[in-house]
Amino acid sequence: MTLSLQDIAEKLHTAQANATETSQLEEEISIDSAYEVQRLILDRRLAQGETYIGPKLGFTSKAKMEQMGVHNIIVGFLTDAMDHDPSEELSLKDLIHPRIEPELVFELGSAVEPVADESVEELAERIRSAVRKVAVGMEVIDSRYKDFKFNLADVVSDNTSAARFVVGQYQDFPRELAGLKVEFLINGEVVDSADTNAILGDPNEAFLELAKMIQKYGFHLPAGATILGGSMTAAQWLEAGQVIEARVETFEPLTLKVA
Ligand code: 0L1
Repeated sequence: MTLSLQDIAEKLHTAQANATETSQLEEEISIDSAYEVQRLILDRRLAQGETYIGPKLGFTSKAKMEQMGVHNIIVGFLTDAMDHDPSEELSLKDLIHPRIEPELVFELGSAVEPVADESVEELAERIRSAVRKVAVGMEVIDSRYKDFKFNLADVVSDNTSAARFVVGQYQDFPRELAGLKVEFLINGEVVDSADTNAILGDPNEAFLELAKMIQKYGFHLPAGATILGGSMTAAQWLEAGQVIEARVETFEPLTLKVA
């Protein structure tokens, strides 16, 4: 059976809404078509009352690329329904097989719209200049595909596995972000460590990669947008009762309890 892009969007949206895994796509679709599927899912979620709050980068770290066997940066969308208050326990009830990973989160002051004939470097600099705050965050990813297995087009279509995110205490930006020590803990045990250069060799490169994807696929950056910079370590499975902690040097640690 060959599904249309609209059918694929419906299949993935239904899997997410019902917290039920679905089969990988039989259709071989291009990456451009996969971003079109993602946009159809966003339209669906906006129509049910969610608000778009910004883009998220994925596969910005070698650890993540190796973990998932994928070799390109990807971008997905965030909505207010994914924004979880870290002072509240995270319920796994509406999730399929969630994993969690530590990230840097940026908050924009003013909106950034691409301008005709602007170079990608100029757009990246405007994004960087519009960022007002940065925080430690954690992203909960929850592939809608069976066994969390996908190829690049599958994961882009599935909104890059985006499910929930939590944001710690914001600090003023600009500030030094390169080369900071990162520790990821579960129940007080360090399960992975890295440094912030795990993001593209220098986290400031995230603005350039985002600018490229905006010029190609048109992601929006409204005033106040939240931008997730991509994981700095491999992702860890979430289980009921865990206490997850992300520590990044010079930032307040961020803790999340799982119900
Ligand atoms: O931060 C990331 O690299 C997110 C990747 C999301 C895709 C996935 O691993 O399911």
